[in-house]
Amino acid sequence: MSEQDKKLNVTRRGLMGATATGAALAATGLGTTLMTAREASAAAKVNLEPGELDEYYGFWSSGQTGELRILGFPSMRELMRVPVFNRCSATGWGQTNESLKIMSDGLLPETKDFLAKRGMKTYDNGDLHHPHMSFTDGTYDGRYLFMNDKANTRVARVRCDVMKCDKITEIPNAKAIHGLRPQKFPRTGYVFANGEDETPLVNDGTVLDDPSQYVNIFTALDGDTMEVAWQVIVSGNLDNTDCDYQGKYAYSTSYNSEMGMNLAEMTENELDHVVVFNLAEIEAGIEAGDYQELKGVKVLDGRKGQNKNYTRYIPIPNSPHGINTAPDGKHVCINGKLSPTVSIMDVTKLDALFDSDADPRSCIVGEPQLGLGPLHTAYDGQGNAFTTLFLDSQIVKWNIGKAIEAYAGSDVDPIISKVDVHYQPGHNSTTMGETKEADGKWLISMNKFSKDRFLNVGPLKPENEQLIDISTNEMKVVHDGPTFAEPHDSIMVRRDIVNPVNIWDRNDVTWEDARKQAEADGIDLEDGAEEPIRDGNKVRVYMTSQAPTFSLEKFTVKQGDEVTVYITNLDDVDDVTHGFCLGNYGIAMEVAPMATASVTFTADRPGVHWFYCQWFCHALHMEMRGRMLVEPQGA
Ligand code: CUK
Ligand code: CUA
Repeated sequence: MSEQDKKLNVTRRGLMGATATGAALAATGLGTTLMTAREASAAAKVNLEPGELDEYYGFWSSGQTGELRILGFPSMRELMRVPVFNRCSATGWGQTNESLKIMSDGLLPETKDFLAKRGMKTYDNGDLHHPHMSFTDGTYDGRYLFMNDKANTRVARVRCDVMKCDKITEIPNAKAIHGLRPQKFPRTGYVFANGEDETPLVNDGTVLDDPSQYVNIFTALDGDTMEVAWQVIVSGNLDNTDCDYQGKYAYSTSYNSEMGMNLAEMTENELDHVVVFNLAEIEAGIEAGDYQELKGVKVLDGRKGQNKNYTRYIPIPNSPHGINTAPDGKHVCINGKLSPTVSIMDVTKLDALFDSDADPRSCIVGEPQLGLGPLHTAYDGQGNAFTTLFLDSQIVKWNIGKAIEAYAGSDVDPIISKVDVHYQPGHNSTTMGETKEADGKWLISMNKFSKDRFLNVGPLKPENEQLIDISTNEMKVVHDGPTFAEPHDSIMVRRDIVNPVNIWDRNDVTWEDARKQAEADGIDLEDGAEEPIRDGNKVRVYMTSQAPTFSLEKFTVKQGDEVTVYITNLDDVDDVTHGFCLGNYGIAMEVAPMATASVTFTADRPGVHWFYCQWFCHALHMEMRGRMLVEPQGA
């Protein structure tokens, strides 16, 4: 057992002690004292001692900020920001050659052309809603995190060993990837990604304002290669998605079954639907050649009325939003949004829908009325569900079994308790709650408005993420946490599942191109070069860094040269990251221990330009600098 684990164990014992005290007090009838004891115990769990480590990793989306965030739980301390779809000033993400390759390689040719005309290699923005970890056998496996970009129709992957994005794939044919989930069983496998906005299938301007010819697309990627495996055309739009624990089905909500183009049209129907995707049938359809190939992807037709076994449409009231599979591997909650209900779908009844002409609603086994604006549901692994009520500003805890009994006619009340949150929750998530290992300890309510909960910082307010102790029936808000624009979803993962490295492996694939170029130049990245390598007007500068020096105190280039600076950090010490910041050239990047990073720019400003290490690394960090001498043109 590590020192940290010992510490945590001690803490757990301390907590159990506190609970025991509470129980003893309750036995003596001192109810109010019990509350205090419980509050104190919850507070003790949240307020870690200095140096104490959290029990869970939280992986947070950041919406329109475009990055992934890592938090610790239950302290709710923000630990790291991982740039994904955004540009990052600190790390050079979106500027280094290594990151630009990751950000641009997976774009469609037409997008590359479109961006090149604007002098860009990739988009600068993204809208990241749904981060989810890869699964093996129904629980997280610590390999990857997958996430969507609603703004520019992409799916990204983050490697959990180094916590850096390594692949971004633009999804062809679809528009606005929103809902995203990895396959839970047998493993990921597929990553399912929903298109939210409907457009003509071939969106080249031939069809414009004729919504009858618009379609929506459901996409499955291969999580190992990040290539699109197949797509299915559906009726209605798609919002959120999830899949089963059996590896047979995926399913998506549609809030606009009407295919309406404005608010009135989109909310016209009392019933919208969930689309169920039959994975085996889809794979058989591909095998049988029942698809059209569009932009290199096999696209099957799963629209209503096609009489194909790829999809089924289950009517659901009204504009359903979140869809969440319970850890029991059987039930799926579909959150009604405009309807105060959550519809419970039984996945064991889905086979029948594909085998016969069964009523598509026959898989719905419960539909409790929970309150106004149900958006998302999380689980404790003990048969209970927690649903956010956006309009009521509450979380409702309810029992799935009782809701099913009530639907069958018994008069039991499935609602256990409600707690006020501040204000207007969207997603909520529980510790390990979207796996079969849901442990029922903590819930996060991700609230869209914070209003008066924090010091006023002007018209733009942070959001408010509230930590709720769900270890007893009476839910208790124990912490408010402000977040910048604009997390939607999160997962909380037991820390033993996530094991990042401290130092990069020199053989990492990230700087493969740099390694190849160095080899071609007859240079070892780990040695650097004493002089820049000139190749026409292309100049390559190979440097190493070791606190507190760069291997070159200066290098000389000519005005107009295209300069590539490669830095290899030889410090193989935890946390000794260096940086390279080139003053008045707008260049800055991170070089973590044993990593190589490179950046390419045109040396179009003559004169003396200092570069410096912008990551505080040593007592002589200020001295870690050097000069780029740019000879004026014609000199
Ligand atoms: S969506 Cu934002 S609150 Cu994009 Cu998961 Cu429901
Ligand atoms: Cu190296 Cu600061």
